[in-house]
Amino acid sequence: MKQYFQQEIETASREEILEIQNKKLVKQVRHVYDNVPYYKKLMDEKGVKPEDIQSVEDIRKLPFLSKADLREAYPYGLLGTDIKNCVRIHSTSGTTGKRVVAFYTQHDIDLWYECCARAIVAAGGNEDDVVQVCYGYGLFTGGAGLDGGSHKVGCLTLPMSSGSTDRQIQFMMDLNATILCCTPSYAAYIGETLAEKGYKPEDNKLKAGIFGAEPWTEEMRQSIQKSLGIKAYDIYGLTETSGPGVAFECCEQSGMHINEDHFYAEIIDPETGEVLPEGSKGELVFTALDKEAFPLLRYRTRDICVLSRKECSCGRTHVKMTKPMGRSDDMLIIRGVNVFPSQIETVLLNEGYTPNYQILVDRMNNTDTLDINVELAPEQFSDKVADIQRREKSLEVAMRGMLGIGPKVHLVAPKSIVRSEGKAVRVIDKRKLHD
Ligand code: DLL
Repeated sequence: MKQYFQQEIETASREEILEIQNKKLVKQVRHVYDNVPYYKKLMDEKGVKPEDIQSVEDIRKLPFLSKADLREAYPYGLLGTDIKNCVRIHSTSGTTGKRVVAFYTQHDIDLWYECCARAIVAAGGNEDDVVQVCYGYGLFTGGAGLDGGSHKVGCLTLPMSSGSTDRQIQFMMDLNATILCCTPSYAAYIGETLAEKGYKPEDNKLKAGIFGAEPWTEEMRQSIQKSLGIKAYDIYGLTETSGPGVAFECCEQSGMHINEDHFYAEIIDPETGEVLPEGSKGELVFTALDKEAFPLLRYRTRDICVLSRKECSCGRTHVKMTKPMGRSDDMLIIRGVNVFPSQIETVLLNEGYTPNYQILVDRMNNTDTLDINVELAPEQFSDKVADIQRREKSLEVAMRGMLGIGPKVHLVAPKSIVRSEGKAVRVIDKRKLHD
């Protein structure tokens, strides 16, 4: 069975990868300087010229780009080519401010789809597979990216888009889908719905799932693997860097290989911007090495993770990133303590609860409050108040151990928390309404 989509590059030696990166970076910096006045200005302000960049060692001399820059330059300010060379746009689902609009030439689309094809093959995909894509199609990159990757591999592609869960299940069962692509929260919902319809995990033909676009924990992976009877692989990416496929998991299921021939990754201290040594936890920064239309250099993702060059048993040599814990701006600061929603998910699943929860943050009498609504599975439901209260208390103790602060836990009835078909909305921070 095919193990790699592009073996030569996916297993290239460190020296070979560095050589490719150095060559591409020198060319890309020149391309951006000559074609993107917005970034040329940033470079001029920093006193950096394209000839100062001779290898990836020099990348630190370049200025960062942030989401604020993308907003300021909206819509065409970071375009690296004549608009007539572009064949596609995609956009973030941002709910506040201006959306990010990313442009693609045909070359950009091809390399993006190749990255997604690498992810599908790493999850065990080949031309015999039936790939059910239930990421949203449209401006969101999830549907188009996995669809394009699936075509490149030669799989039969079911372009379902998100939603209509009954229809998803009918197609999955009737057309023998073998690989499922969607957000992990939607995969959990599909698993739950299958069980409700009386299907057992072995009744479907699925063997793997490629899940991403939102943070999810190891515990969530175990829960999805069990409910669908599959291996669940993580996939990462963002609109600004093309979409899914910037990094993907292999059979080791322990972190995602970054497609280093296309994206140069750095980890920085989010406060100071200082580049941190390998193994440090910090903000992930990407430089697109060969994108033409939207060639972002040193783009700050705000995703917090760790990079590792530890040898991988799959044979791939590209650096691995850990699951992002969530964006630095998803981090909640509650009574001065940093809280990531993923920590709450870990406790819930470890304690045997469902992945259906909602985090409510508010401020009362100048003190932050943290409430967590946790849905009970039907078999956990009880109408004995004392029993529910005892379980709420015990969960509060477990949460305090993980978070360092004590939340108020409310166990709520089965099916009372809205399910997500795309990216789940886990946090409602009402403090923002008071500010
Ligand atoms: O979510 C692209 C994508 C689609 C990735 C399908 C994977 C699968 P955006 O909507 O621009 O693009 O959101 C990007 O989502 O900066 C992360 O904060 C988060 N994210 C994406 N993948 C993961 C993941 C798509 N595997 C933002 N784990 C990123 C955790 C993720 N967070």
